This record gives sequence, C-alpha cells and structure tokens, in this order.
Amino acid sequence: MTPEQVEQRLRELEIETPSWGYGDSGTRFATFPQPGRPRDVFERVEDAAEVHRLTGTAGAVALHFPWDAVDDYAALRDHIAGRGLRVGAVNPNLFQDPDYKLGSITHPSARVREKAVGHLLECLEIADRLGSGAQSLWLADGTNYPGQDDLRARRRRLVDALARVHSELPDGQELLIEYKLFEPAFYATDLADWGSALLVCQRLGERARVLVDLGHHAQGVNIEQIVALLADEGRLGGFHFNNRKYADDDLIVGSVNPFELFLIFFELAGGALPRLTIDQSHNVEAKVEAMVLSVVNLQEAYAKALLVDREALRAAQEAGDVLGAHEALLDAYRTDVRPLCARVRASLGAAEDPIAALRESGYAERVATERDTTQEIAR
Ligand code: RM4
Ligand code: MN
Ligand code: MN
Repeated sequence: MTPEQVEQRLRELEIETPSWGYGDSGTRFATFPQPGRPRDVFERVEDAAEVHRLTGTAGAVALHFPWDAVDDYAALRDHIAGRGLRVGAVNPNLFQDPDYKLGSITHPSARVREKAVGHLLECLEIADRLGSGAQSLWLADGTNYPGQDDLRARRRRLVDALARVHSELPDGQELLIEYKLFEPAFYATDLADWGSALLVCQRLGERARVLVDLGHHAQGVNIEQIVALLADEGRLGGFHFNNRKYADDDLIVGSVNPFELFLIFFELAGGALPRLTIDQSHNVEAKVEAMVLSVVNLQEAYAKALLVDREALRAAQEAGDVLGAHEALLDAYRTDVRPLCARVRASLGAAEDPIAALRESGYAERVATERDTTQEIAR
C-alpha cells in the first residue's frame, strides 16, 4: 500500500462512540459522579460530537434503550445529524428490569419471554425511525447454579425468540449478536462464546452476524484468530473495543495491551471493516478525554496495521521464514505513527493533538458550568 493509500484508508475509518460511555458509571462498590456529566441523550450526543470534532474519526454514536429513550425520535435524529453525527447501532437492554432476574428471552416463563421479544421489536422500530442500520444485542441471560434451569430448553427459547426478531428486521437493518463468557451469570451464560453466537446466526439467516467484544473472553484467548475466522465466514458484524487486565474491565482501548489491538486491526484490515464501536465505562477518568484518547489509540493501531508490508509477509510465510514473517509485523508495530495520524486528522479538519486541543478548548469546564449538577453531586 502506498503512503497515500494508507492515509486515505485512515481518513475513512469510522468509529461509533457509545452514548452510555459518557454518563456516570461505576463498579458494584461505588459510582463517582463527575461534574459536567450529560443529563440526557441530547447532551450525550453533544459530548460525542466534541469527540468527533477533535478526532475526525468518531462520526457515529451508538444508542442504548431505554437509557436513550425520548418521546420524539425525529427530534433526536435531527439533533444527531445537526451535530454532524450519524446514528450508530441501537442496543436493546434486557438486563435491568426485575422481570429478567432469571433471564429475558431464555426465561422459563413465556410471559417474560414475550415481554423481552416485545422490547427487541420495539427497538427495531426505534432504529428504523432513527435511521440506524443495526440492532446490536447483548444478553445477560444465564444461570448461577447447576440444575437451575434446563440448558437445552434455554437455548431453544433463545433461538425461537431471535428467529422472530430476525424475521421482523426492517430493510436496511441487521442483527448483531454479542457473546460474553460470564457475568452477570456465574455458572452458565446462554451465549458464552463466538461458537454459540455463530451457530445462532447460522440458524437465523444472512442478516444475523456476530459481534466480538474484546473483554468478553477467557484469559489467553486468541481474539485476532476469532476475528479472522468470523470474517472468513462472512459473519463478523461488529467489534466492541475496550481493554482489560482481568475480566470485562471496560478500560480505555489500547491502554493495557496495545500489541493485541494491533494484531486485531491487522485481521480487521484484511477485508472490509465491520461496524467498529467503543464499549467502555470510565469510572475514575475524565470521560470525554477518555473517549478522545480511545479514538486516537484506535487510529494509531489501524495505521500500524495498514503499514504492514503484506507482500513481504506473504513471501516470508511461503518461504517458511518463521521469524522473517514475525518481523514483518513487528516492523509495522514499531513504527511511530503519531505524525502520520496527526497529519490525517489535520486533513479531516480535526486536531493534530486532540487531547491538548480538548484541554485548551475549555470544553470540560464549560459543560461543568452549563450542566449544573451540583445539587445531585452534593447528595
Ligand atoms: C455488556 C456488553 C454490552 C453493553 C453492556 C452495557 O457487558 O458489553 O455490549 O451494551 O455491557
Ligand atoms: Mn460490548
Ligand atoms: Mn462488556
């Protein structure tokens, strides 16, 4: 790839930032409220627009329902477009209603399953009204104790429910199915791994694809290989970026394991990019700054992946030159791509140094004043 082609591909990178990553979040021990935190979806979109203004690469915002529910979806759609953004994936929420204690679409009670399917169908309609291209579904369903429920029955309920949703998908929408090893269920998660998710997608049809979240695997799992495999099957629909040390930590992508991120991007860059979304929660760090840093880390990882000399790599692989091939990856990984990314951002009308520009802009101070939440903070 010529340097011009690398720059062009980098310019085309589009990351969805998550509306839920701008609000307050915490652990099960405490949530520390931050001054200036957005009070509603309109303000979450303002924050997303600021991240896009600084990085040039975060042009879409993923939404979560009912967290982002409003009465007037046309107004929300206009607000998003008015801030220069596109609506990303619509994420239903089947994990907070007390009815879902024992599961949502896998629940033993037909009434609860029906309610859950109703929410998924409602989200298809919301997505349609907002002009979103995907429903991105993560289920918290699972069991905590051996024998708690019939594992095969749960799987059949899950497939039946998703088949209904898939058959109702409006034109222009696809269904992304996300898996997760454990948590909140600690014995058996109903969609625990890429294989379970892929089998369900294959049962549903062409418009169902798998979404991989970096934090949803056991330690040591080779995630770039999962990317390669799903992409090869035409079933890689999306990717959730974050980083972790132990479990689903949702830290800033690239902060703990940048080499893994580079290897994932190398596989992603081998074909058309799937939907790329940040899925993080920033508990102690400044939220908008965290999102900007995440996008910058993604730009840099992608730039390095694009710089891999794929011809030299293939030649070394075919010659059986084990370390020559490995070196072809390391050469790209060791390149300092910061000047290249700064140039690309400048050409997009964004900031050469987005973090410095954010700090100089006074955005955090301004929203802290405008979104006066002192009363809530004092509580
Ligand atoms: C889950 C999963 C989903 C996200 C929720 C909030 O662990 O990663 O993608 O929507 O968290
Ligand atoms: Mn996720
Ligand atoms: Mn997660």
